[in-house]
Amino acid sequence: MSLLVKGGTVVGPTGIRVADVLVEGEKIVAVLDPSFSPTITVDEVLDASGKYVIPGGIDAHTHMELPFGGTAASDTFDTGTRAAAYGGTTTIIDFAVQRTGEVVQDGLAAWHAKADGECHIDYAFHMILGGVDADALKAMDQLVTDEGITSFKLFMAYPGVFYSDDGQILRAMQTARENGAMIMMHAENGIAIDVLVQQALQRGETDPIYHGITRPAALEAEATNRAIALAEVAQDCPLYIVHLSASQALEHVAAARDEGRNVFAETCPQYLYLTLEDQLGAPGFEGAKWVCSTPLRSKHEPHQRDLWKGLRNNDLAIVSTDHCPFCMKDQKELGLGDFSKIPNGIGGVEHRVDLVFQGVVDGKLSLERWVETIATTPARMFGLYPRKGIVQPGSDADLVIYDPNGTTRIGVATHHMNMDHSAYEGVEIKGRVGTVISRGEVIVADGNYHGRKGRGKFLKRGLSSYLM
Ligand code: DUC
Ligand code: ZN
Ligand code: ZN
Repeated sequence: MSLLVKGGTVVGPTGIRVADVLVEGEKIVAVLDPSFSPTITVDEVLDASGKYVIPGGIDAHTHMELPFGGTAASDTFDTGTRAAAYGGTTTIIDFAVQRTGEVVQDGLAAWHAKADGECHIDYAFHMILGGVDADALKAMDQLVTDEGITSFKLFMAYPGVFYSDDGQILRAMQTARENGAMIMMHAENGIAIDVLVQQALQRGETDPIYHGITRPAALEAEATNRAIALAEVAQDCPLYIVHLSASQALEHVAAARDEGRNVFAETCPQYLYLTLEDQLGAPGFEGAKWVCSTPLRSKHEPHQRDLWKGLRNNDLAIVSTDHCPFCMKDQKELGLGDFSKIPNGIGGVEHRVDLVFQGVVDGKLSLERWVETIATTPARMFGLYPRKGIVQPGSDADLVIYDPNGTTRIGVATHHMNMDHSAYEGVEIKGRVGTVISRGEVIVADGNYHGRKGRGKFLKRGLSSYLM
């Protein structure tokens, strides 16, 4: 099967040009000046004139079916990857989990069992280490060598659940420095946060907004700084701060990067658009929809301005979603009368490509940085490049034809995620995902779905391209 995506404006990390993209089977075989294409015979031609042609989005941070907060994230690998496809994402990297006391490889096997035969798009795994001990350290080597898992997430938050102490973190970083893996860090001081949470509850402060108030920016900044220091002690182990939300944390990342350190960070759309006051502080229990960690930050502080700036200057390398959806009914409701029992998470895997494009429309980001932050850099950061993340010969034919003149209206009535609400209800984006191609197959066209469950392949990943 051959396909010609014709007349589009191909956007890559280093530039923009009108070109035709020739696909044979699952691969891109040529990116051609349009004057060459008339001589080529293909099975199908897709007209992309007036549209952008970009590499399929890579969401490097999702939690399908994650057991968390007394329930489980409401998207399965089936529903979540289908929704991702609708939104122009053709690869996810989900987090397999080693629970405390569990053998790492058993946790990984459980994640394979959840995802195998269910995914609509390609997928890979990071590994959450919930119990760093001698066996887990050995397992890190085995996962890097044999399983294509080259990044490990540790938590400075959630004592008693996923939490690692500084000694455990240092050991995991030393192991990663040796085997080339990336340490991903949930950087919030969970011990201090737990004190603030108990004090708030004792004062009768039980509404969702107190979730944010008890997780102050200073405790994200402190943990970020501590993680950076520990990584320095571990011979500059590669460190990636996940879901960075606060200006003060970004300052630590920027300072480390200015020193030439192997320090990277991502942010998420919720931190670029939503706020403590307007969403988490919504009347009654409504704010529960936006309980996530790190929390939404105050609109009276310059977090969003600084995050966009960080995306422009590469102190923030990637926009991921931290997609971790919970319905209000029976899930978020677990925290009625006690914000600390609200399952933490926001769903957004379907909207990341559009929400970051809105930054282009608003003049906050260039087209090239749009593509870099949603596709190219995730591929490079997590060992998928050049198979994924770029429109060039030899790469997988994962493509999105994006209409800058279209409109996307986000809401529960039209989204495909398994959620009974939308974190972005009523938001209108100037721009629209048109056609989505995954390994040469059109899986979405004009809002209609042509993919199928089970077609997504597990991707073994290599080491980060940014490794020094
Ligand atoms: N934060 C969330 O909001 N949900 C899942 C895990 C996390 O760290
Ligand atoms: Zn986290
Ligand atoms: Zn997460």
